[in-house]
Amino acid sequence: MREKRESPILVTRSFLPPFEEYAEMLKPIWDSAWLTNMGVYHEEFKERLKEYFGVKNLELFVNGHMALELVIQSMELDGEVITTPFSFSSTTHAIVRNGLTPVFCDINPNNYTLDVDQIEGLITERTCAIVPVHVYGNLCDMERIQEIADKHHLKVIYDAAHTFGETFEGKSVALWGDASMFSFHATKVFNSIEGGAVVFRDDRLEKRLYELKNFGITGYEKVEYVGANGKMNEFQAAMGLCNLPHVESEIEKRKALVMRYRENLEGIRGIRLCKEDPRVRYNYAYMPVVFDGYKRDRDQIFEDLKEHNIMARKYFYPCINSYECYRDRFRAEDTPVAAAVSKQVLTLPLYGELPAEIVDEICGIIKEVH
Ligand code: T4K
Repeated sequence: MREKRESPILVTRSFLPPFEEYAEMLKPIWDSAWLTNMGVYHEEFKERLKEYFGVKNLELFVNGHMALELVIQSMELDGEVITTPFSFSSTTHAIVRNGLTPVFCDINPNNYTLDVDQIEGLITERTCAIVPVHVYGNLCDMERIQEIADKHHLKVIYDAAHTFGETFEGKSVALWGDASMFSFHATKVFNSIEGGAVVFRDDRLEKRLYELKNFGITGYEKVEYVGANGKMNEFQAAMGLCNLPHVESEIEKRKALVMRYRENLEGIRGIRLCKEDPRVRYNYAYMPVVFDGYKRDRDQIFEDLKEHNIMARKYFYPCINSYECYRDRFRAEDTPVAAAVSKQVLTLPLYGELPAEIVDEICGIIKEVH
């Protein structure tokens, strides 16, 4: 019998820079009393991120959700948007809050992103865009999605919330689609406390996004758009600037832990791990494990871990098309793979400072014979 640990192991733990590094960044904020509304750090962070992604166009936001909602708004879309039900609530909410109609496409069972073979069958004359999600940092089939979008004249807006730091064939994932949204939430590989950014292709969106995150104000006495307050403040930007130089080592530490999970869990009947694509440089944002025909089901494993004070999470259960707020309009049965995976998947604890022995312990609990 294992001892129950005193303090819980949570699914993740925010990366924080050395305290002095952040404290030092605060002094100029105090001296200037400029706390938000596109301050000095905001502008510096924006430039540093453009360099990091290797892109020309990037806008910062108070969080990833506002970034997604406002970039969709900036494109003045109308009609239906093809998206995945296997994601965090934010993806679909951003579509619906723009007055658009989500059309759920099922996911593929290999990396849980959109099943590209099903997209064209869902396109109607009302379809205006595709909002795919690189879920867990697993990249969508971006080449196929772009082909389909080009053929049908659709916009592609990636929810790349989980994908900071990832590359495809040596180039940033941010270069794909019309736009990509990155989340810098506290639970992400890279955080600015809360925060987000949009990388976009069309130069004309630069001005529009800036205005939309500032209430739609376009001049001193002029408000042209129904915008929102999506501005990133100086404390967030300072955290982002502090954390950026540490992100590579955070990813390396996570990678080592994911390898350790793999050594423990690979090849076990009924346990499915995502296969890595050699063209992708991953950021190891999450550690999803699918229990499909294993001796205990997902919910039992979840409870067993909880018994030991290990708090895995059921990201992403339930599927968005079975949420209370969407249930009347959609049926989870229409996306059977997503429905099944959402009932089988558990994301295990993962963060740079997680001791490797705890990974072994977690895997030991999973493999225990009852
Ligand atoms: N699209 C996708 C695909 C997303 O996954 C998300 C967000 C978005 C869009 C929207 O981006 P943001 O607007 O959030 O930038 C969390 C996050 O709040 C959310 O950002 C994230 N996805 C989602 C998958 O997970 P919760 O409700 O599960 O978080 P919570 O508070 O339970 O935290 C999880 C664990 O993280 C805790 O057990 C401990 C650790 N933690 C948490 C916080 C808040 C820390 O160590 N420090 C912290 O400050 O939603």
